[in-house]
Amino acid sequence: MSDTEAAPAPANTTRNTPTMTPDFDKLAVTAKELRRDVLTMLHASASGHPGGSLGMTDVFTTLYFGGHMNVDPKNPAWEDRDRFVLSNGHICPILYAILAKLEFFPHSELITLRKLGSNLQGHPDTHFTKGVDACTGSLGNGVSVGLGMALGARIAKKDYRVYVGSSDGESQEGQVWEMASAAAHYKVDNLTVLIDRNGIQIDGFTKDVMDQGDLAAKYAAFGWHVQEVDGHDMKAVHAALEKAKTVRGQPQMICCHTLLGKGVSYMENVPKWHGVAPSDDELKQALSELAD
Ligand SMILES: Cc1ncc(C[n+]2csc(CCOP(=O)(O)OP(=O)(O)O)c2C)c(N)n1
Repeated sequence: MSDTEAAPAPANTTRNTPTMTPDFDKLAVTAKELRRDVLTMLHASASGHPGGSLGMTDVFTTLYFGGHMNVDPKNPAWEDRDRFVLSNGHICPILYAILAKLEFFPHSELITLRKLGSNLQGHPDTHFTKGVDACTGSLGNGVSVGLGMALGARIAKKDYRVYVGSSDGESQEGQVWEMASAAAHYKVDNLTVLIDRNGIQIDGFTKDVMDQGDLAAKYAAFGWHVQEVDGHDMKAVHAALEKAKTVRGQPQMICCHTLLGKGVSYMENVPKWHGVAPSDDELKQALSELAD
């Protein structure tokens, strides 16, 4: 037996404890605020990726503000914290907006996104940004980093959970499937992968570029526990995260069906908005659509 197989995950630990039901109205208000922040940051930097950031806002809002992520902004390197690896690192504007709201760093820093000397790089970097758990951006790598962290918890006899953000475009990377087979083999049940299944990637619709077929069925065939949710239904996302915590002996994948650019009428499901910042007029319209 290898080291990783020798020490089974601890049972009945805090990471298995059910989370209190969140106030979903409050979460919806937070999600709107985060979407406004994302657009304002991107406009200020005149570059970046709005589509996936807005599309995954409801999922990540539920994860961080729905009581699932056990983190401490005053102690970002706390050894027992839950980890979050954004493997589709280009959608970091939403992660930065969340970390600022949690006060890992001042909210005023958000508009320095992608500027020279900024702590907010174009892709997540642990060396610059408090609350970021892994350097990502090269698609395919972060999922494996997340698996390594989850196995690390087992070896260190820690009971933290690891959440990984991934996407359908990223699923075209072979490394994703090496991670998927290893995680199932080692029965890594403190690992939950959240896939942004918006059907769009950098060059257009995923079905035209390289069809990913039934991603949920593929992960299931690899031995994962799989759920499919509407990624804009925060109650459903919360329930799926809760369910994932109860799974033993299997990694979990939650396939989040989302709309690229969700919340901004002219961006929704339009591939161009994968990686273009809004102009002055476009920002104005977007913020008015997202007003409280
Ligand atoms: C290894 C690697 N190859 C290419 C890229 C360039 N790239 C950045 S985002 C992206 C598309 C990813 O697809 P997806 O995450 O589904 O896009 P979204 O849903 O955010 O529009 C690509 C190919 C990269 N970051 N890493």
